[in-house]
Amino acid sequence: MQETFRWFGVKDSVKLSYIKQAGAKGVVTALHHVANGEIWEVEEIMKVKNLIESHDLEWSFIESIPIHENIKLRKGDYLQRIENYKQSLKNVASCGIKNVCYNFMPVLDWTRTELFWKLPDGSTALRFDKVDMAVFECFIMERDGVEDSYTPEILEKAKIRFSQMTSDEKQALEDNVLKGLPGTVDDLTIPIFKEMIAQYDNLSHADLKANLSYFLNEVIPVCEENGIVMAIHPDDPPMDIMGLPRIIKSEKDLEDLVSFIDSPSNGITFCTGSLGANPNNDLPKMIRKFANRIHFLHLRNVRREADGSFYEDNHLDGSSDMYEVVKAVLEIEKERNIQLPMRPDHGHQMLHDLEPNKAYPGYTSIGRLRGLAELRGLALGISRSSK
Ligand code: DNO
Repeated sequence: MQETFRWFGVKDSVKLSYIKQAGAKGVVTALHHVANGEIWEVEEIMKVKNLIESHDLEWSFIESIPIHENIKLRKGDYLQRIENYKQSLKNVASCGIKNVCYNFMPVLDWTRTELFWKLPDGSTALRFDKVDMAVFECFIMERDGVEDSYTPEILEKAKIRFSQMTSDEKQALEDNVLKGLPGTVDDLTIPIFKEMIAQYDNLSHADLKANLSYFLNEVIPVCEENGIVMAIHPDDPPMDIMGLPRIIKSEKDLEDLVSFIDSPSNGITFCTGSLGANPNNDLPKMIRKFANRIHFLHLRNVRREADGSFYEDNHLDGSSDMYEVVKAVLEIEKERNIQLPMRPDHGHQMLHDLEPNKAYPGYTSIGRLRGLAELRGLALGISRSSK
């Protein structure tokens, strides 16, 4: 695996020099200042690339060139937005960057209800709590039809929890869901959010898959001409939320994805945290099955709970067997004779991360460094003992 670290640009308190010290070889980043749907200009791409290279690091993966909502909905100016996307792809390729991550989650990107959930050892973790999510949907945004999305038991628990929450806690939950997370495209308010999800009212899972297929059939030929691989990020969490369809959650969804257009450029970001939150996903099996389509790895380990909640555990703990995951990864790397870019995803806030230095939740220096170091040791152990 090629070790990489995500970096959110010059405003990130985790600096490129820290990434270098962590021993990573590559950086994963995006032009976060360019609005979604606009063209990434060569000059802007080169500024970031040069900065990364001045630290003797490589820009390994773009995460992400986001997909405009009109493309997901296939409405309005979507054709122009797809042309813009193609131009951005040509521009990044002309700068020598050939790896592009994206996702096709409607309205929201990744979603958590708690960003600083206290663990018994004093560090903090990201958490998705099903009851809190129900509180948000039932009582904060007051979504029509929410009763159909939860069991009566969860709805009852949500009612009780909401009645016990202070107004600060309610506000924090709203902020966590709508604007808390790094890498998400927009900060949303409840009225804007409601308008955005209303656009998906009549769009089924099959419709959204058809729109993804349409998009890929437009852009993958451009990728092929320019030597680019695209790598879709699975939905996080891997379930429908807020009544919105989510379409990249399971092995079957990935089968569909690869069938939309048969090209190595039509690939996958294998995120063991997102896919691992779905108890039906057998991660090592899926790694072997999609071996030739996996271009990028996000390694993290969630601890699943019975009601669908989960939190981000240490990289080698959690509900997925990271030993088996890394073993499968090393196997496919050997077969393909490549090193896949891997980033240790979502570290805890721990040690100096707990001081007010404002690293983004999940993107702390020491928490991720711990993850990277553990994964590095695991990979070394497996490869040395299997010779
Ligand atoms: C969360 C991330 C996501 C991911 C995007 C990819 O930590 O993995 O923000 O980057 O969904 O487009």
